[in-house]
Amino acid sequence: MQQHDVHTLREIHAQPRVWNECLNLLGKLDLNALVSGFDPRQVEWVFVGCGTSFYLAQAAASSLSSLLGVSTRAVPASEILLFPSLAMPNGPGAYFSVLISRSGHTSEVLQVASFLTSQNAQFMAVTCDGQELEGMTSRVLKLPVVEESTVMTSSFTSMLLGLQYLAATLAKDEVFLYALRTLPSSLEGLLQRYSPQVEEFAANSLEDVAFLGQGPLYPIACETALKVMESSSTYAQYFHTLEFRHGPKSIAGPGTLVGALISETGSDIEIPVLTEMKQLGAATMAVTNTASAALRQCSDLLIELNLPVPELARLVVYVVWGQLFGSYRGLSKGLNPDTPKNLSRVVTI
Ligand code: F1P
Repeated sequence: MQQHDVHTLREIHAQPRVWNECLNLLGKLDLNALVSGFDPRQVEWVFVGCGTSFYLAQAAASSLSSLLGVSTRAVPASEILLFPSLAMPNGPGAYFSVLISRSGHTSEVLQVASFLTSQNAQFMAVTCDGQELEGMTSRVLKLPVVEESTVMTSSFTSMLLGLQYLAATLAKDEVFLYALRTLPSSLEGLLQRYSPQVEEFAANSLEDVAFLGQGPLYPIACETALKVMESSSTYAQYFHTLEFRHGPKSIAGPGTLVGALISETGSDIEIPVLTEMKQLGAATMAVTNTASAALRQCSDLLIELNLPVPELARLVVYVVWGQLFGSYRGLSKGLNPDTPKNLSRVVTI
């Protein structure tokens, strides 16, 4: 299969253009209207999604907590349906919910929308395709992203960018908003530099894969592992970086890939975990903003972002390398990343 025939790879590489289109739209929208009737700092936010949109919910929850100083939680849609009093212990009306779905058609998310409506609980929808979900609330953030592929790539990053933009707007954080606007051109250069290196690295033979991250990078590690599973039928796990020492490191050795998303906040503590896994014989991959000598030494593939923006504004750029790794690995295994085994674009029940 030729690379240029693969929608997923095209969509990953198109992210700089798509982000620009989203940022242009976001700059024109009245985002405060999405929370009209609420003081966004006085309510607890619940972010809801399935699959990639659940990991997006987690990343958005961290972003809102950090930027607005509010209490947030993220839950898979099924948790609200099956265990509502665990997911929303104060009752649905006590929270402001954000339902995230690329398609706007996933059954569990639509069922949550119906449940919240029946409880007179307010919610907003974040979507790309819209479909039924956008008709279920007047609070809709719809991003101009059209994806052909089954797996979510540019829709994940664009919806996360949109939710970070909303959080920074509500927080009146002009520095953060400016930082987000610089990301498309930065990613353009990074893709040119690192895409060929990721392709070469993905051709290595590997049996086990684990991606690690802490804080807001934990959901990015989850999404990275999911991309590898979906696009290349390779089993991949995800852990908080320091948790990897507490048992999972038993899998580390030749034939294992350990990928670390290194934070600026925790780098001194996180890098020794990767060094240890390298010593145990694992292949290693690291994504970081600025690499130390120790990280250079223990990384077989090192992606250095060098983004002069706040740490939290870098999240969407951290996920791109797992998106690429998954697709290139699928291709190197003779698979078509556009048609993942057993998977459909939307889960309807
Ligand atoms: C969510 C999702 C995708 C996954 C698969 C099935 O879809 O779980 O993350 O890759 O294709 O659907 P959505 O609710 O965001 O449309």
